[in-house]
Amino acid sequence: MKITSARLIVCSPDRNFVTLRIDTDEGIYGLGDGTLNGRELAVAAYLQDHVLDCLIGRDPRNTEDIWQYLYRGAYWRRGPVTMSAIAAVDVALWDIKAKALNTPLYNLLGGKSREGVLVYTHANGATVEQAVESVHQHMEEGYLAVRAQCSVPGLAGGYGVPKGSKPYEPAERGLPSEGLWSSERYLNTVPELFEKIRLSAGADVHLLHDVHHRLTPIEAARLGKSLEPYHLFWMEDPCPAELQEGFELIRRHTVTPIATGEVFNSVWDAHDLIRNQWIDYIRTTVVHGGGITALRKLADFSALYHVRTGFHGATDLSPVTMAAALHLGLAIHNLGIQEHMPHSALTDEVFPHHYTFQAGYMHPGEAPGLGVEIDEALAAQYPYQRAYLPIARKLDGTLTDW
Ligand code: GCO
Ligand code: MG
Repeated sequence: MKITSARLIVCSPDRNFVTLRIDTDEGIYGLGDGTLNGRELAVAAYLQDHVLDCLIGRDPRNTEDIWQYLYRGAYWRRGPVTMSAIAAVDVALWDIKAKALNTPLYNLLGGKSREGVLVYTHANGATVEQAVESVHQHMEEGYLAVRAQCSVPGLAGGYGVPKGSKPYEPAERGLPSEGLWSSERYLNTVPELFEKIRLSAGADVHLLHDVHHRLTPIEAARLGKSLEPYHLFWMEDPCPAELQEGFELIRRHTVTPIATGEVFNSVWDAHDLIRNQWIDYIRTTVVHGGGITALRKLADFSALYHVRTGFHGATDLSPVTMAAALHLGLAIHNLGIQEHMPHSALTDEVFPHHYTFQAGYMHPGEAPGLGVEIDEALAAQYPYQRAYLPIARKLDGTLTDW
């Protein structure tokens, strides 16, 4: 089998997506996702200008060799743009390989380790009360795990808080907006939020919270300690993780489980975190972490250290990545949980797919390959629109982590 063409489809059905379609001489094609929120066209240019022509004529079944060719062969390694581009190719190739064998992708990754993939969704509120209500709504929809976020009093909006009546979506069209942040006020609010949720929702529902890289290690340690009575499933991204040993300090003070890694691109970003058991869940995404080939290895390395997966699954990862994560999640032994932030109806229409949600679990479906298509005619009606993630400043104007 030979690759005969590779082309990009860049579209914006409610938000931007960069999709790669690879075709073969046997009529089988595969899809890959290369979406990097707020920097989409950088990945598209990387693929278009430097990668796609190199794929023509290669055997698409050689996923390992082509991965190494793109990683080692470029000389310049890692980084979100490079690794998202590699992931787009890698996932499209796995899609082709599974379709050629007429089997769902999970069968090539180890088969089923479970019947479904436990997922968590997002509860948001402008106030503590609204967030509590939102948790209950999602429990009624069947979710067994819910992430809760609310505004901090005096700081309008904020991470995870929807603007208006639409579901929360971090990217905004136009230039970046700026919001205010105060770690002190945040630290005084979050324990109250989880006290109220736990009291009203009972002991069984899994509760999660995303700190979104905003605290220092000692502040995160305080938060983790103060949340212990509400036994969270995890506290996510308590602080930026470039300094991996910062997590040792958090760990020393709290038994609240820790998840991190949605911005990682390589196992090397998490090497110390994992081998020292400073984290419990690794969140690296198929799209930003170099595809199925890389993520399978990351998951296996993590398993040696009791670290489980909790793959990022926000709306800026396309349905192609969601399907890839579900196939991988069904197959690996050390799945922890999968994030499920449902896409808009329009996004789902552009990317018809076979994955389903039922009673707290998702399943990738039984279609050969990934089980995701793209409606190119519909996609063409929604051209790319520049969009950015917001910027955050402290109350004195200092730029801080959003
Ligand atoms: C999450 C994430 C997202 C990110 C977004 C950035 O846990 O789902 O933190 O909300 O902010 O994916 O592009
Ligand atoms: Mg997050």
